[in-house]
Amino acid sequence: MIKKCLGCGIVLQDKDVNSLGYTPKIENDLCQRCFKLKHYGEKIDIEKKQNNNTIINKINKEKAIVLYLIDFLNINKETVAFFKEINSFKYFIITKSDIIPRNIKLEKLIANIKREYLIEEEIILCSIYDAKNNNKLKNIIESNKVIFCGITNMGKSSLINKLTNSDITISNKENTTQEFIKIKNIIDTPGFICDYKIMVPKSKILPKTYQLKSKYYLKIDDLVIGAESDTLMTLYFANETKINKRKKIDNYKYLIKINKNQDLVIKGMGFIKFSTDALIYLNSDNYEIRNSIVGDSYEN
Ligand SMILES: Nc1nc2c(ncn2[C@@H]2O[C@H](COP(=O)(O)OP(=O)(O)OP(=O)(O)O)[C@@H](O)[C@H]2O)c(=O)[nH]1
Ligand SMILES: [Mg+2]
Repeated sequence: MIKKCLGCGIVLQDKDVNSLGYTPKIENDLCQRCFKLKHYGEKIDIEKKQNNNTIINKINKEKAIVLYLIDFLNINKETVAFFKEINSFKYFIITKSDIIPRNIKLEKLIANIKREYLIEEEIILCSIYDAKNNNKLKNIIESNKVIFCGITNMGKSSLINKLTNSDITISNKENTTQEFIKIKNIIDTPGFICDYKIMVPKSKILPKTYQLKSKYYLKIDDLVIGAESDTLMTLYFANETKINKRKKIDNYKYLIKINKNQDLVIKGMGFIKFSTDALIYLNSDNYEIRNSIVGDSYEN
């Protein structure tokens, strides 16, 4: 009989320690990978390679209401494209709403996202730490077959655990859920994989405003950003992100033109809202420019 890991959905086996789904004893509920993730926060490398198209095709075949989860920092064209590939009736769920800075007006944020990304579906905010905000979700789930999906690390499994009192493995490492997992009328799915690292913020984001002088640049983790002339900008990144102010080196090319009230989105990390027009240098092409989704709602 086929037995599946309760933590990640992979088929369990006790024969080959170097293959997927290994557990020393087939009576166990968890594979070794989930056991180590749960108890030691350690991830072993033997894991299923996910294919985004396969996951989307499977979601589209399920004939369930789709709850597409994405957090405030990871809304960009690429992640919205996953949402748009889903054919079923669907909701756009901004998860981890507890990380959204206090000053941001939520109605305005939702309106800006709808306008910027041409989203007609309903947008709902939720967080595992704020039960009262989950009422709308609870109503949808109570009377429908639903499927949770989204890029890795958005908190799909955490939210399902919260709403159904289950014990699916969760972690801040990528690719935690391995297979589709059914719990009554609810389906969890493996996250879509992106070709950049997804930061997992631990607490409410504190936006940081910088006056970037033309002789200086900022180092944000491994990202370097410099501006041709004095530029005022506000950073929306996880609070753990290392930000260092440095003197400029001379041979930068200022290539990207950004207007006042636009965001420079750094995929997987967050975004920078510009309060002045700017011509900037960036040492990465992992970015997008958009009209600011925090608009004029954040006052410096
Ligand atoms: N601040 C905050 N963190 C959350 C919330 N929900 C989940 N997390 C954290 O986000 C990380 C990822 O959670 P998971 O539930 O494993 O995410 P997932 O979307 O199932 O990830 P995959 O299975 O890899 O696709 C964990 O570190 C969680 O603690 C939330 O509402 N707020
Ligand atoms: Mg998961």
